[in-house]
Amino acid sequence: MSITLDEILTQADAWEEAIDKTLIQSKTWLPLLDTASYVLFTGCGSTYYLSLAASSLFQSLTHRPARGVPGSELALNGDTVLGPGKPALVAVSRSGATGETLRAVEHFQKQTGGPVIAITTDKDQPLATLADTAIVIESGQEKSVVQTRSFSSMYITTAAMAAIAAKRSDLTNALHELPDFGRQYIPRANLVAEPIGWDLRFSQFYFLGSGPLYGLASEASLKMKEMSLSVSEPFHFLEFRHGPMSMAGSGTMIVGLLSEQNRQHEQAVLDEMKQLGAETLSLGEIGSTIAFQSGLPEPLRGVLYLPPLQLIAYHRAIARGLDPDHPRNLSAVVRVLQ
Ligand code: F1P
Repeated sequence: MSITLDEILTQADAWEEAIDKTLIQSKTWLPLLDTASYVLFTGCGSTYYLSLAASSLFQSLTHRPARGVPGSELALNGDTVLGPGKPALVAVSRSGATGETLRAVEHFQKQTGGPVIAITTDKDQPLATLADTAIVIESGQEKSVVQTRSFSSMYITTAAMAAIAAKRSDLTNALHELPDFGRQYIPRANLVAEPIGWDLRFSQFYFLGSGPLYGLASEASLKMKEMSLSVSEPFHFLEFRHGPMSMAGSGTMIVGLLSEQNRQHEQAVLDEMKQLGAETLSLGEIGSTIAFQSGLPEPLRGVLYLPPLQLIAYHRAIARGLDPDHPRNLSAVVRVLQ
């Protein structure tokens, strides 16, 4: 079996470690966040998109300001990112060795003296040493270049951090249901994803998501590019009407990551695009093309959008004769900004 496919299908095993470690280590990382007046999340590529999703979720659950920024922006344009007050930084990197992320951490430490929490899969790389404390999800490690199980397990880490920092025991208790649910849900999602991936009528993809789901829509769009070399872009749901909808028509697939809170407004966008001739696919808890039926609280459902979208990208790559284990032009770590 392809290593990428295996890593996608077995990712729920890594979710377990992510949840356990985040809870067990909360005595170390929680005080660092609690003394901060705002929290920055940073990373590059996938882990930048993770930072967008994580910061939205953190702010909405804790009611404390949080922002996700690319490592390169914090490293090179720090004055556009750092504000008044005492920040804490959560730096996310699968490899723990990405140049921009390391430079961002150093810049943050020099400018603010604030605490840094690392989320990574490799304890022996520089990020874990640079940070004040590190949550290391070793079972999130991958042989693939493209991030799938590392992304979902590090994202769950941030969701658990937000739930704990918000003192939401209802959410921290429900977190433990995710790995078992994932183990039965992911093979089910694969059955739906495979025929969509093999449908080569589509030449372009748009991924719509709002709130914390925008970062996840961005990650899904990146998977489509990295694995299947397809034209693909993410948008905030209602933004799609403000120009991008000119692209809706035959050959366009619009994927909606539906939220519970704004479902009515979001479904209306999908319905409108369908009338313009685009194909639509929706994901959500119930009543969507891919329905999780998880019974989990909404703030914990984010990770469930990922496996079917990773799988669609994987199957599309295979259908197009590409090898997702060896994506074009990519390497696992980018070390510019040494
Ligand atoms: C970040 C990243 C990956 C991407 C790529 C290069 O890595 O941008 O998301 O897939 O091949 O690196 P990391 O800092 O999370 O290790």
